[in-house]
Amino acid sequence: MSLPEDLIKVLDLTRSHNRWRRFECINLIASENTMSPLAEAAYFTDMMHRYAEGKPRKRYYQGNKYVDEVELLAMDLMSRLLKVEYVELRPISGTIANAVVFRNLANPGDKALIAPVQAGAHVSHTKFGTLGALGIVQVELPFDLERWNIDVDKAVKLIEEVKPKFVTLGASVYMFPHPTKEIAEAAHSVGARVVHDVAHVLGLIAGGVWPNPIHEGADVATSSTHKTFPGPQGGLIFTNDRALYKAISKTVFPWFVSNHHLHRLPALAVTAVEMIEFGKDYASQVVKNAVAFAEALSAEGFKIPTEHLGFTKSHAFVVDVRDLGGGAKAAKLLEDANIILNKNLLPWDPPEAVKNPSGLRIGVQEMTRFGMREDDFRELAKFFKEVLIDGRDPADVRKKVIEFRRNFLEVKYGYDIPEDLKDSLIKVPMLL
Ligand code: DSN
Repeated sequence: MSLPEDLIKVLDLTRSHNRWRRFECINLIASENTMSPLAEAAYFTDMMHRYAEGKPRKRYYQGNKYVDEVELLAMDLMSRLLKVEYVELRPISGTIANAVVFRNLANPGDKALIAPVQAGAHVSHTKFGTLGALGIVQVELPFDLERWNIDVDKAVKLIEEVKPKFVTLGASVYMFPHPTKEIAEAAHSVGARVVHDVAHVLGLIAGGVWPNPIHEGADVATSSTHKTFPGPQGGLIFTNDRALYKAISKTVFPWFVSNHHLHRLPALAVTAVEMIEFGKDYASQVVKNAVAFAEALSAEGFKIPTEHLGFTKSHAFVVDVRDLGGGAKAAKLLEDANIILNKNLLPWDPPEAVKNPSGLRIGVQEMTRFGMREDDFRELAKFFKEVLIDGRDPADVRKKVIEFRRNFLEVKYGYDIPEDLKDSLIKVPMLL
């Protein structure tokens, strides 16, 4: 039977994507990762076709007796891993988690303080995104470019002056922990709450190499579950504040989520177990790799604006490529060489520079998961130089990148599918 043309096209595109990103590219987007084979198997289940509105054991639909138990187990695993009392897994993304929390803490017209977008705040924190859509008024926290962090003294004064409903910390370009303790003290003194968005660093917190903001005074943390935490795409809220948790969990559904994409839950639980087992080794290697890579790029002639601060303490760092034609040009040349990352605003860029900002953002977490270590990142830095400084044809470098990637095709720090389960899996291989 011949397939309709459109179907052939869909399958071709899907297969091309899978081959390219999974086997031929070096993936350096700071917000992405790859699940283990076992988590991928646990993701592709009948649960993706089902509905479960409401909370476990109190659903509005029948058919959820196993889903309920998986959700409760996943919640328990995440709360043990993060050492917090209350975890809410139903937000289907970090942005939805932010929406739930922001709406619980403020009404339209109220004020919130946020890190400036050029200094890495996520768009959902801002007037351009979820915060603005909820009618909450954004006031920007002062940023200290020398320390590449929130300016604590000025922020404390601003909090006292503005008396916001809440202060949002955390960012999408996040090399150094934000000063949660100091900001929480100032916020609490004027009756404001502190929301800390840890989407980028959740895996580092789970691995014990980044401070958990809830233990430092934040009232509530929001996150996604697929950046340094290498789980399925989804959202998460956690807190030790019982009253806030109760309010939040009453409003996730029906305010912002109907069905919460149930097939995420077993995959998330598998990843939580993996992080309990291997998280410390993985997270320490991520940070070592990030520093080694930034150092190597600097040695090859690139400008890393946080060099004077020891480059980074997270999975990510930025490169200033203004002298090389800007972020848009550099990111595209690297993509042509099968090195995938994104252009990024740097703190001095005006918002309108978004189409060709000064920077590139680089995250090492996914390639660390595929087994790359410090020396491998030093090799990778040479490909960057060939493309961006030496001006070599990206197509020539691409051949070397594909060859290089062949050494890093298996996910580490996670579980394979056990032999005795292989026969009982529904066979849905990834299209290649
Ligand atoms: N847009 C994502 C990032 O790349 O940081 C976060 O949602």
